Amino acid sequence: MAKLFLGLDSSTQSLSAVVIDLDTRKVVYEKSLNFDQALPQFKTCHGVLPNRNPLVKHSPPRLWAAALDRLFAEMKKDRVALDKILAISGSGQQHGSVYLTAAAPEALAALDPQKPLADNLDGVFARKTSPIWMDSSTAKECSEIRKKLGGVKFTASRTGSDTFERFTGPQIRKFAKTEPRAYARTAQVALVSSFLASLLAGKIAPIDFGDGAGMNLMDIRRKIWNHDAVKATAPGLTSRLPALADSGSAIGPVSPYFVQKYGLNPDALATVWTGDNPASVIGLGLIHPGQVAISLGTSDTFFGTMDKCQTDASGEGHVFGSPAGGYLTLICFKNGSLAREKIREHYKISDWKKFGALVAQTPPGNNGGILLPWFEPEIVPRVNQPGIHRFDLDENDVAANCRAIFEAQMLSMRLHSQWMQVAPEEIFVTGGASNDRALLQVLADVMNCRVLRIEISKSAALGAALQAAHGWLAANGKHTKWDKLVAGFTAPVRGSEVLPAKQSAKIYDKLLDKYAACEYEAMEAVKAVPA
Ligand code: XUL
Repeated sequence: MAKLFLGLDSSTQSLSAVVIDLDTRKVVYEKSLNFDQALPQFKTCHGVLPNRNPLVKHSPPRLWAAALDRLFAEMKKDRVALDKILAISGSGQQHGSVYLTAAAPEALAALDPQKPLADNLDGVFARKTSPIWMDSSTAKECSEIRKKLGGVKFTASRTGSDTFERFTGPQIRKFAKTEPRAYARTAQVALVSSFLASLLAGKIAPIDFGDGAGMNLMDIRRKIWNHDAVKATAPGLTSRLPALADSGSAIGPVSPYFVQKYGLNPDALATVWTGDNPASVIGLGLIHPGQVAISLGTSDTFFGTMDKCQTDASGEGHVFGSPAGGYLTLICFKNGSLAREKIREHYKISDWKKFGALVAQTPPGNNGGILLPWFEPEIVPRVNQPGIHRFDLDENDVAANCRAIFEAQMLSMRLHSQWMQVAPEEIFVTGGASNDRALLQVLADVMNCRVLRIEISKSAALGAALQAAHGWLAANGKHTKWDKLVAGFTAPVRGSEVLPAKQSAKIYDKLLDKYAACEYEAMEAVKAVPA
């Protein structure tokens, strides 16, 4: 019998499903449901409810339940062998929170297949909407919590990250302060991931160590709720938080709702979900410490894996628990492709091939020329004021400016990932710019390690399906090594390998100090250097 596992990913704009067959090591089914298009009655725009305050970004949790119902209906229509699914896991957009009343456990245990899933949830929500990761309305609460926890360094070393507006703790604090009556009605706070897992399991699901670390509430080293952080966040929060557990671990059999309505295997195991980034890390095959993935998209994101927990004293990077054990980090650089495109447009270069040819006209190290491309306020380093800064670089030298942006971005990644104290052994690249050989060569040289391209469209849902398989095997007494499990699902693109050139790597070792000094000078000029 085929060993099928279902992975779901509830992202900002869509819900996706991936079904894998563990024996043939193949993805046998993929589907995505766009929230705005499939469920227009919820009136979301790109998955988010319109709001007069641009800092406020909420989504309706009922929409996520309705999407789960619809996706199962689609899978049934598409004749997915739901009766053969052995376990289900999933991932959700990180940080978003769902507020449940005391009526939730009973309602979850008695989901009626005669009614739509969302209609089963009347009286279950203490708050109609969920603040999501795009919300940035909690600056005040961030500084209040950070102050109580002893500043940036201590907040990061205890919870894995400095306080951030989108993180769940500051969001809960704002809710408790501004809507005390609704907070009093809240019996349980769930994350997007644990809420959806609760629907599938028919009972309140635990939060895992990956998504739990995105709350500013979990002790990142001991993997338990941090008493001081919970106390600093909101009154009576301890009793409102669910248990913490390993992602992929068993919750119990799936709710009869899905068995009776869609023909899901009654013995299918519902397992603990995680956040979309931790799941993606698994989907990309990042299992061992020292493995790194970089997504070169609108913004550039650096994912790294660590054995031992290191936290970033400057508060720029995040540390989450990895579903494969150990830790992962996420560092987001806002001026990624966005900035690369701005430079290309500025110099009127028609395509990236020509851009790459210009890069090749100048030597690695660019004769010391440095460009800081902060077209948008930057997240890493934290710079609120946009600005383009040049050092020993003539603005009219087109080729040198082309090389300079590639070098600055890659040097910035190296500099701002040093706190991890893990030298990358190999780097997987994904995203729109990952087929740009000139950029990949600079990356390989700056990081002094080989770079390989990976093409996976639904890495989070794939990671979730692998997590379901891992959890099911463990529940059946077969503890399988993660590298054995992911093998075959996440192979790099053939011929995509880029190796570092020894001479260039030496040049970048030296240039890193100059780059750091330039960054400091530019930040000081715009008063972005922390006191
Ligand atoms: C991570 C973050 C986003 C969301 C997107 O900290 O906020 O990547 O997880 O879904």
